[in-house]
Amino acid sequence: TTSTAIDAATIAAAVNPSRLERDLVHLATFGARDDGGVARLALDTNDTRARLWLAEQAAALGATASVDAVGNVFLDLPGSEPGLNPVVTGSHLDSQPAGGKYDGALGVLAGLEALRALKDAGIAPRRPLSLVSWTNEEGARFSPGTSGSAVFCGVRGLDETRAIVDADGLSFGAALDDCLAALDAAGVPRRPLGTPMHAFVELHIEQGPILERAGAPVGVVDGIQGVNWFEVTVTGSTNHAGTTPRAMRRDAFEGACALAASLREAARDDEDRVRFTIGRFAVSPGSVNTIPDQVTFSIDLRHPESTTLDALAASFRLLAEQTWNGCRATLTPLSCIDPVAFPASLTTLLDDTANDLLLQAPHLVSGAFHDAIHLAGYCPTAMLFVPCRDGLSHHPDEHTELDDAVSGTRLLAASLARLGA
Ligand code: HGY
Ligand code: MN
Ligand code: MN
Ligand code: MN
Repeated sequence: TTSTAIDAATIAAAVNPSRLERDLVHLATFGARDDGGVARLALDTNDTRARLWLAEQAAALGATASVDAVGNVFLDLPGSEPGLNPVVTGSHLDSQPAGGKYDGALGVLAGLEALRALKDAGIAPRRPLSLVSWTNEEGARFSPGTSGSAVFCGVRGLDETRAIVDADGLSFGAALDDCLAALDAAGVPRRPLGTPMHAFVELHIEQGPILERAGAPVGVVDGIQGVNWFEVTVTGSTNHAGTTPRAMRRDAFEGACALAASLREAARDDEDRVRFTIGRFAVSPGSVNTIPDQVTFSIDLRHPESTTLDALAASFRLLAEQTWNGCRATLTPLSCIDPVAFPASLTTLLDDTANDLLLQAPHLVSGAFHDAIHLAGYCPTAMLFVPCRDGLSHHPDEHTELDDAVSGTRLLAASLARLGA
């Protein structure tokens, strides 16, 4: 075998499955739900505790922890040659409200274990190595998601991000300042936004069924499909539920249901490549015996091609301009992120390293978005996936076999070493 293959095997052997498992179990205690899932919403106390825990791991690694103005936590290891840009890996620690233990968390912990394995194997690449945990990837509490990576990459502004409010009216900025205060109190120093990167590689669970059906322990990701989020508001007028005859009603719920059905119909495609989801649907004033005058609902629209996304957004706008059961509607874009493709130079490196580790690694496009969708425009970026049971994610039963998590970590560690060489 070639010298690089031996390095890969040496590094793979240094990955410690029980250390990774221990971290997965421990991290899942931050925001643990009774049903086995996690609720670690962006910048809540559980997310902050998880970040503090991550920063505490720096010392044993011989790394330095730091945090930037949007709360991204970094662990930085110096390289053997000064002045080179770092190779970075990482993902996110925040979860869905009824989330799983692996979405985001596994990418951060696999990155941590990969850096430990390189240290244990005595591999000190020329380039610095960094681990990052991006703030608010999910967007479940503060919408849209991928805030930390978007602000870091200059795709969105810090001020507009700080102004986002959650369902309780608490601003991202207020929650962020509490989180930063906790990190400051723990002695975690600040770092500037937008520091240079040589390359970024993110490990993530697939969150779909492809790898499991292929019986593959890992996958090399060619790109991420585009994602558009909208908020729709349908406005009618309240009146008495018992006395108001049909002809006088402007029932916002009835109008919203008719509009939602038409939007879904517009998004229907026989190839099953358009993904259309209404995840949030709020009726007000929310009284049993009052005809609702306002409904707001979310749309999550995904497709691998931006031309299709643009065409669908145009047809949605036309539908929203119509009157629905006497009600008016507005369609507000919340975020529009174009699909990205990862460079062949990196996907080939992952392929070669997977071959050296005798890992079957099919290629696939990510149905889920990730922080890598912004990093792809910032520096050479790649992703690798591990399978999740039944393709389940954003669900408390989300699960990845430890063996697959370890295979992914081995591929990540060896790839980081090559990128840093
Ligand atoms: O929604 C997504 O695609 C990501 O899992 N947050
Ligand atoms: Mn994720
Ligand atoms: Mn997610
Ligand atoms: Mn009454």
